[in-house]
This record gives sequence, C-alpha cells and structure tokens, in this order.
Amino acid sequence: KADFRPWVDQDLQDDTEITAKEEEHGDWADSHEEEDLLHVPYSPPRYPEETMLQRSKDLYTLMNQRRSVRFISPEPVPREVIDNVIRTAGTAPSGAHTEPWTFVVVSDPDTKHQIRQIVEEEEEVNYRQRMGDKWVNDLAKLKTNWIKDYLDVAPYLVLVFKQTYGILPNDKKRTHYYNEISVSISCGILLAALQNVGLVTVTSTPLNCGPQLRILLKRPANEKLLMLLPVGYPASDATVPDLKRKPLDDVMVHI
Ligand code: IYR
Repeated sequence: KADFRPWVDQDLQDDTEITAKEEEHGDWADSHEEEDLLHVPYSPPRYPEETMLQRSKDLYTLMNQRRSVRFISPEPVPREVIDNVIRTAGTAPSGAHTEPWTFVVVSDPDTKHQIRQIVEEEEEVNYRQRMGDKWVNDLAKLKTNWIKDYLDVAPYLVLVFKQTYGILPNDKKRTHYYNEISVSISCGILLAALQNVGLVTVTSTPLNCGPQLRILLKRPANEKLLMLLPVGYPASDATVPDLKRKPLDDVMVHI
C-alpha cells in the first residue's frame, strides 16, 4: 500500500473507520449534549456589478502573484500580523462547525532547529527510498531536496494540525466531521491571508514526520500534522521555478 501511493502519509489516513470503532466504547458525546443554537439575520455587504468586477480582478491579480517560496528572509515579522493571519485561517467553514484545527506558531530558534533535524532526517529517507525514482524524477524540475534551510531561517514556522476528534468539557469525545478537508480549506485561506500582507511560504507536507513533531510540540494524541508552513518575507535573492498556470479554458467547464 505504501509502495503504491508513497505520498500518502502513514499517520494521515482517513480516521472514519477508527472513529466508528472507538464510538462503541461510549465516551463519545451525543449531539443533544450541545445546546440549541439561535439563528440570527445575516446581511454581508452587497456591491454594484462594476465594483464586483473590479474586486474580482484585484483579488485574482494579487493571488496570481503567489508562489511557493523556499528562500525566506530571517527579517522579523510583526507578531500581530501573524496573529491576524491565523485568525483569518480560523474563519474557514468546518464540518458541523467543529473548527478542528490547531495552528502551532514556532519562533523559538531551538525548537525550529529541532523541527529541522526531524524533517531533514525523514525527508532524506523519503527522497532516497520512500518516494521512488518516478516521484523524484517528476520533482527534479523544482530542484528541491531534503535540505530545508528555511526551517532555521524563517522567523515563523506554522505547523497546522487537524484534530481528528474534539474533547468536550465533560471529557467526552466530539466527532470532527470532515476534519481533513476543513483544515485544508483553512490552509487555503491562510495562504491568501499571507499573500495579502506580502509574506511568503511553501506548503510543505513533511512525509511521516507528524508523530515526532507532534511529540516535540507537546500536542495531544487527537492531533495530526497536516501541513508545515515556513513564513516570512522572501529573501532578497529568492528564486522560483518559471511555472505557468493553466488558462481558464483548461480548468473550467461551463454547462
Ligand atoms: N515533501 C518533499 C517533496 C516534495 C513533494 C512534492 I508533490 C512537491 O511539489 C515538492 C516537494 C519536500 O518538501 O521536499
């Protein structure tokens, strides 16, 4: 199985079956344990068509400048900006509004270095063994390898964990429906929020580093690492591969 789809992280399988089994043990909350929820009026801003068109162009222009950047400046970034970016990520929709995410923000140099050691050690095995020749060849054009300077250099590392279940104040477990897709959406919003303030990152998914990083960062057993995002300004000599995006006609079908 691992040989067939080597990019599937061993710790990141879908938890549906495990959850269904554990449910029989009885420490799961029933839905009636949560209160009734009031429904209130909602009226977000509505723009004239001309404004809509302009705003749609402006956001596209901004987001089309986003690139995965592996060369990050050590220059410090205001902590409050990071807080707001994480707040923004936390506005994502989630299954049954369970908000199944934990964003671990690391700026401590020693912890960053320990993260680097764990990631580089596993990534070397990934590149040399787990990924296989086909995958390594498919990536060759990106000139990546297992050496990740940015893990020491970036002022912040944001490790995004998905909570596979929640724990209620009465210690019962709460089902986190669609937790992986919910957290993935929040990561997309996080990327947009970073782009909005001129910061860069690379969406890294360090294969099979999750359990070690979870323990290093003292996160509980219900949390699994989904993504590791080094965050900062781009280095002044940063380069990116000269990739092109598919035109609209190749990605959209209008029926
Ligand atoms: N996770 C590895 C390898 C890697 C995989 C893919 I798919 C990429 O688009 C880029 C890299 C790494 O971070 O080097």
